[in-house]
Amino acid sequence: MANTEFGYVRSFEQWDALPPSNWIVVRIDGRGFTKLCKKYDFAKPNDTRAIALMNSAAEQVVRSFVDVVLAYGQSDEYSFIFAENTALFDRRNSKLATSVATLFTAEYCLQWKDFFPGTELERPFPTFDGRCVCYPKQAILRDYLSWRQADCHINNLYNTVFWTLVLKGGRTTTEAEHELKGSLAADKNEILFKQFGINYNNEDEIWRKGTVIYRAYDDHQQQDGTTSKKADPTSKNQLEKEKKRKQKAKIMVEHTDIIKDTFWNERPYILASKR
Ligand code: DGT
Ligand code: MG
Ligand code: MG
Ligand code: MG
Ligand code: MG
Repeated sequence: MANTEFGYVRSFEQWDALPPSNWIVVRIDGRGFTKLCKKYDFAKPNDTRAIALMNSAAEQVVRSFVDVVLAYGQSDEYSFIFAENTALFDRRNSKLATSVATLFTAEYCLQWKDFFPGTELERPFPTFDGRCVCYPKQAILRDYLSWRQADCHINNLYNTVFWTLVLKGGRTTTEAEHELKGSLAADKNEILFKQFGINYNNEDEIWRKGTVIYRAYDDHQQQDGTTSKKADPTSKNQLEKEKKRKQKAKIMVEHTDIIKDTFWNERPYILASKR
């Protein structure tokens, strides 16, 4: 079929492979979730069912794409980090972004009934956009993840104070907004503590830190995937072995700090560089 007189149209397509030796981050984000959260009456500032659904959908994405070394999520977004040397879809930008976003969307819609029993999902259905970003250095990838986790913290502190002022403090939303204008983190912590007796640091980590999903291995020596020094890492046999090892790995779901070095020092295999 390729050689018909119509075949030439193929040459109009653009090859969009991402550069080698880069971690590929696929970030998905819910479309119009401000509206969707209102429609389904998500709890303010944080809905336990909604975040559990996000995390469950993300876990399936991590399971399905064995080259994902770590995923980080908060609010209506998730970042999936693909191994620096992944060869999935020949590293093609559009294939990676659309495959992750559509799988996530399918899982989110399919699992909705498990997390929102009795609430039928209606059109317009939730959808997620996806984009790929390449990070050439471990330090920059770490900064990317720190950026997302810092964003989670800043938004959550603001939302927690804002909704406490409204729901417990009897302010209107306009009054609460006014009261928080220009306030620093310390001011917000003080409002929570002095006016409402809430210590922000005691709020659940799932809201303060977001969610980290990664693979953990039983065979500690072989966490870097090098079964034997002589084995050719690109041989078919070796690639198949490596895939099986990743499929067997335990999937961890945690709400922990990934800005400081501790998490990474304890799990050096996650971002270990491989050719
Ligand atoms: P977009 O991404 O440009 O299509 O627009 P949105 O509306 O999805 O905005 P975005 O992604 O910047 O922000 C996420 C929205 O979702 C934001 O309005 C807060 C809301 N949201 C996320 N999680 C929760 C929750 O647990 N409870 C409530 N009430 N709202 C939430
Ligand atoms: Mg947005
Ligand atoms: Mg969104
Ligand atoms: Mg968002
Ligand atoms: Mg096809």
